[in-house]
Amino acid sequence: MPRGEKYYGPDFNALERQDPEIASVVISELERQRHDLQLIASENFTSSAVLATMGSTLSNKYAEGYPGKRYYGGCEEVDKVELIGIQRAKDLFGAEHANLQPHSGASANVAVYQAFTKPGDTVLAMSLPHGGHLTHGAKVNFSGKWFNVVSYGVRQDNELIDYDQLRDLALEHKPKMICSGATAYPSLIDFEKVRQICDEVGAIMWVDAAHFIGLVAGKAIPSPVPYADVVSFTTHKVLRGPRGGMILSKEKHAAAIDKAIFPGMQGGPIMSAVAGKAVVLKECATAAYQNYAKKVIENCQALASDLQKEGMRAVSGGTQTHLALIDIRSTGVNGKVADERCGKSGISLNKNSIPFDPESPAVSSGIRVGTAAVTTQGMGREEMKVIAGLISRAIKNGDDENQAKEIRSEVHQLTKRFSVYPEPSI
Ligand code: DSN
Repeated sequence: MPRGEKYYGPDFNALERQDPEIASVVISELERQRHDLQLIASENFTSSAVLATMGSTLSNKYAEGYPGKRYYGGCEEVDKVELIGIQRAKDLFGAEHANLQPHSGASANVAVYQAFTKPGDTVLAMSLPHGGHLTHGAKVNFSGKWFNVVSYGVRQDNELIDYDQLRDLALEHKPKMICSGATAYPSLIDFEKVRQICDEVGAIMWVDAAHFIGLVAGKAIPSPVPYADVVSFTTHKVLRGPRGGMILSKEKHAAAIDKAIFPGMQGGPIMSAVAGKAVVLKECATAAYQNYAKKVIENCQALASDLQKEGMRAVSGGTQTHLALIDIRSTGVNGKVADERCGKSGISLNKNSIPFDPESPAVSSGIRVGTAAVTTQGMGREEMKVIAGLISRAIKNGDDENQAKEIRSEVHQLTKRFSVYPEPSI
């Protein structure tokens, strides 16, 4: 770069010149995101402003520690960005403490375990087959290997969290910590009830809000922050920020949380991602974002209802959030095959276990759909109806390649009307 030339961030042309092989993948992925339907409930289209921070030179800076208490020199500028982000997080969520450094949701959860428990301690969390996350005690995960995780689930009759079972298990096992939050639970969680149970047994109340924190930020659903000791989440789902994690807590837990992240389990924070988190927290404080969060839920309710009209069943009767879990057994197709057929038709979604699923998780009887991304594109009620029809046709299509091509072309006609980049609507 010539001396004096202004340089703020990434130059895609330079990548194309230097490494056309990788550049071409970046372009094809952008085209895939633009042209196909993105219904994976944990994905979204972040703004160009957030992307700019992630590709910025902040990525070069080592900043182990926290603002004003770093282990490296030259942190004056990155200190500013982290302090702004922390303040924005506290303001947006009404939180007493915020840590923006977790590299991911799973890293944030490792830190929560480390802050409040010791290996071997008992933790109560949502069972994976009923919608919980790997870090909520799966046997293949550190949480299931190092902790005695007892699982609660949903009731068979209404597929809602069984709070009586949760309380009984809490009274029986006296867990150090109770986790609420899931990856495939379409209903709201009664945080007041969970708080009461935690108080009754003296447990830390941990909410893994990764999936729904964006709806909380947009004031579209109730917040766990006033009730919980600690709230962990990812920043790239409905929240629409950079890939990464964040933790909010009561002030009395601030030192334990900060120590658990650094030096407990991370070294240098990814300062470009921290800057991206600060940017998205500003976006989330706008009326436009609040409107977006409400629309995400309306769209998901419409999509779930339209899929029911196509003969499938929405678990728990529908959704109150950004995601719906669809029992597709009536189609005679399992989740794995449905996922593959939708993929061939240009529809990205994922197979998912439904509560009390007779199939293994690798096969499953359901699909999970989310409306965070299509709502960012500006789609609404009418488009949800079209999408439900396309999903239904793709699943019931058999393996007819021509039909799949036809559906894919209809998907492309739809997405063409709702541009993603240069700028999603924020
Ligand atoms: N993998 C995420 C999801 O898709 O729900 C959870 O971390």
